Amino acid sequence: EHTIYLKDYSPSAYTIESVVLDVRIAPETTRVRAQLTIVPAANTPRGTPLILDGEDLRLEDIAVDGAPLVQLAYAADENGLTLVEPPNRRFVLETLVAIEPEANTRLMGLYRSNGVWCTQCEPEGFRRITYYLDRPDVLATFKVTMSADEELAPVLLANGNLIDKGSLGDGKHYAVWEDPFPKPSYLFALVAGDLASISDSFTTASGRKVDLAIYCEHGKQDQCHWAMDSLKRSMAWDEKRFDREYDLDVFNIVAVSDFNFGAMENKGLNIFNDKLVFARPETATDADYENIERVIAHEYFHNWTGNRITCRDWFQLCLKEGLTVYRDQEFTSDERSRAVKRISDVMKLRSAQFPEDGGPLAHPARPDNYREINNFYTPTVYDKGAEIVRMLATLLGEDGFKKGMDLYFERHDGEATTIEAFLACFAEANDTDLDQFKTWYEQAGTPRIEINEQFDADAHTYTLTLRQNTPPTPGQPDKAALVVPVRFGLLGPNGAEIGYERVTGAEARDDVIVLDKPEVEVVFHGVANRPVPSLLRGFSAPAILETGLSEQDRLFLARHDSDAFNRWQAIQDIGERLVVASVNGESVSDEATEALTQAMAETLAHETLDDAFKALALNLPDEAQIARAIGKSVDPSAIRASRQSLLKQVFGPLADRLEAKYEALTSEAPYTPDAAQSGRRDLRNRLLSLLATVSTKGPELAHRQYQAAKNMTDRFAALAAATLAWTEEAPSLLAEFRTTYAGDPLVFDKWLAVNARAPDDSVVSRLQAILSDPSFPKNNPNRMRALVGSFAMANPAQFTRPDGAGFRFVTGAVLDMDKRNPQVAARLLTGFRTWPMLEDSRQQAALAALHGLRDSGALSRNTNDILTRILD
Ligand code: HT7
Ligand code: ZN
Repeated sequence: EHTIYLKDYSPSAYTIESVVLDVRIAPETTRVRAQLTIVPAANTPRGTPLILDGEDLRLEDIAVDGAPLVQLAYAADENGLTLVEPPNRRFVLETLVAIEPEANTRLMGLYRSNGVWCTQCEPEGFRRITYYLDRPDVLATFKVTMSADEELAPVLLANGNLIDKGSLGDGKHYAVWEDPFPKPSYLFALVAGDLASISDSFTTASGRKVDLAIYCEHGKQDQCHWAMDSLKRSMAWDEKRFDREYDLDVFNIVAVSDFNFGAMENKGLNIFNDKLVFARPETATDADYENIERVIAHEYFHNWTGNRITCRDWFQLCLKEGLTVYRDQEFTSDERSRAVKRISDVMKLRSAQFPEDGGPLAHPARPDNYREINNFYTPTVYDKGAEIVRMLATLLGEDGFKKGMDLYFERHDGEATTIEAFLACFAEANDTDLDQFKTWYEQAGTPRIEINEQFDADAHTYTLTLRQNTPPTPGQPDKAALVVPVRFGLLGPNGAEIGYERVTGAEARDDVIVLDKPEVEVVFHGVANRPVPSLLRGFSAPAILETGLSEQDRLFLARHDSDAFNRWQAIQDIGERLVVASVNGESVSDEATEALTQAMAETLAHETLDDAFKALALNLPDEAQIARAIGKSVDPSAIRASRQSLLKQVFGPLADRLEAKYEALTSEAPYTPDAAQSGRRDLRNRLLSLLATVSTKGPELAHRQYQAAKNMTDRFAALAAATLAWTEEAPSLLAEFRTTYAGDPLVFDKWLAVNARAPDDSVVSRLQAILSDPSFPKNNPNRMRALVGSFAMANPAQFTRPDGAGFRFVTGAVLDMDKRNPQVAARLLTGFRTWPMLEDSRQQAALAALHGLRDSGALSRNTNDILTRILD
């Protein structure tokens, strides 16, 4: 199929200055009249055809400057509309198309969710609404008139400011919205429906009063207040941290229940998956609250990084996404615990991005070709993209980074631009060169960093040698050296940082060594004793670090490192090595497990570490992390067995202490979602989950907590603890939960997801039964992701069963979903991205399922693209 290359980019031969839309919304057929003011580019030769994108549109009328077009002057097919010889001057093209939102199950363009008409246009959905130059470098102002039956759709919303509204008689009404900021079509949005709302306001630093509203289905208004609170805090934070103010008089958010993604940053009219809006203590967990806060912030921050400054083409997607993820990470770090946020983000990077980067779907943060852009909304573009921005901040320092951002906002406001232009701002503002740094955007794969150390007691020198190497990825056999900022500290015998006289060798700026060649050497002079090095502090680069440190050194870091990330990492590394050794059949000494038990006991009892940090530390790395550490011929069942048995060995001796702490953390305080209180619940629920596995009392504690819980965080944690340990009570708790929350689709998702993670051998047939129930809402992306996505991504031992039942369950669901919603189907299929790591019999079973899918008939371009790349 057709591949699009970055190197082929050229500006459009025509631009669109302004758009006037008239959208007549009605059940079954909606009609869209568009008046596009079109201008040929300065160098466009006379007679150059104008090719507009269009999909699933029925053309009913077409005119240029008011005169109907004759048959030979245009051609419409399934990809769009061509004007054979458009005027060689500014002109107005008017089209009338009919569309069918009710039949739109792809959830791209205009569709109907739960009775509400809404749109999703990024990346290429606007072409399903009207004929257009549907590319992000065509920026136009929009004026939108919408009309609908007043009873069906009392609420009519679009981008920008409301400038007129009124009645049309006949039960119909209209509203006119105008967005003064030129924008690409992917930021277009409209919503029409019978919606409730809550409202509030925010006054910007310069005194502009902004009306805020969140729209949702009737009866859910009381669940929108946390989202509103998060929005106001986001607006204040962007002013304080980045000097960015909001720029329209209104900011609206709409919650819808059928949505392909998390949320969408349409100018002045963000549309959200309702799971990222609704929260109340009885039905949402602490994690849900934090997610809502994060995504509300993310979409709001896009107003500057994405909307005011947008992408020239879709290859530049991480220009807005990587940067905006970085910004939302910083927001959460400032609002909550920076260390805990960093650890969670790195866990996510390792569990989602590393497998992508090390497998058949690897691609650079800025890809240079694609067949289907929808398949590039990936952890690499988003999360590695954010890591790259974070490295810039590390290398340039806080002030240098701020100067670069300021220049970027000033220079590119109102433009559609590129990664090169972004980097040039940082280079110029800091009078430095970022040419080599740019490789991070262009090269796929996770670099490995190897460390050697040498202490010379006579010369009082300590030498660190750092080597980097990035393994080949599809299409990129040879890798260049990256600029890797390695933040570090050297710990003396008492655990405090040591000083040194001077450094020679490679560049070391304050506490950062810049590893920018295949190998660099740094010599610290005036060092009296061998220090223990703490390297890649705060995870200063998205790399895999191999330090070669002894267990003794790791225990020392676990006890003393002032860098919370590396303290956590040291404990995880010790656990990882134990589990890996046990999976490999090496004997694990009692001494080794006892040392880890001791480190865990100290962490549990520590006076100053916060609860959320302890919750993250008091665990062994998950099964997927162990699989990555092993790297090849992976047997997920063996990993699970070894890990479960080590959990018992390491935490079993602490059972009494875990239980005592669990009881001590009980609280009667009314629920709040703040960091301190949720950290406390995190730790308590972590202890419960450990107890469910290692203590005979665990199952009963889980049962008791389930019944006594006053909020969803505690109830669901108890259900998950019981289910994941597959206690005797698990099936009855699952049944009870299902009945109790039967009316709430978002809680149903939690039930689906936890079912999908159950470790018992009947899990696949249970899931199959759930999915085959005729009442299962198979069109809803949230339901499908909760059931099928959670199974493929979070139940490695059952997904990769050697009999292939797990694989076939997923390919079957993908095939079925592909007919209705290819974007979601393709995403579910990415669960197969790590199949080459598996041991042979599982590889064969995976391949059989994938070949079955390939041979089963016409697949969408989305699913076919993923399948082809996974199998290549
Ligand atoms: N920029 C948004 C991406 C998005 C999206 C992409 C494809 C299909 C549907 C979609 N909905 C939203 C989300 C964001 O990163 O903020
Ligand atoms: Zn985004």
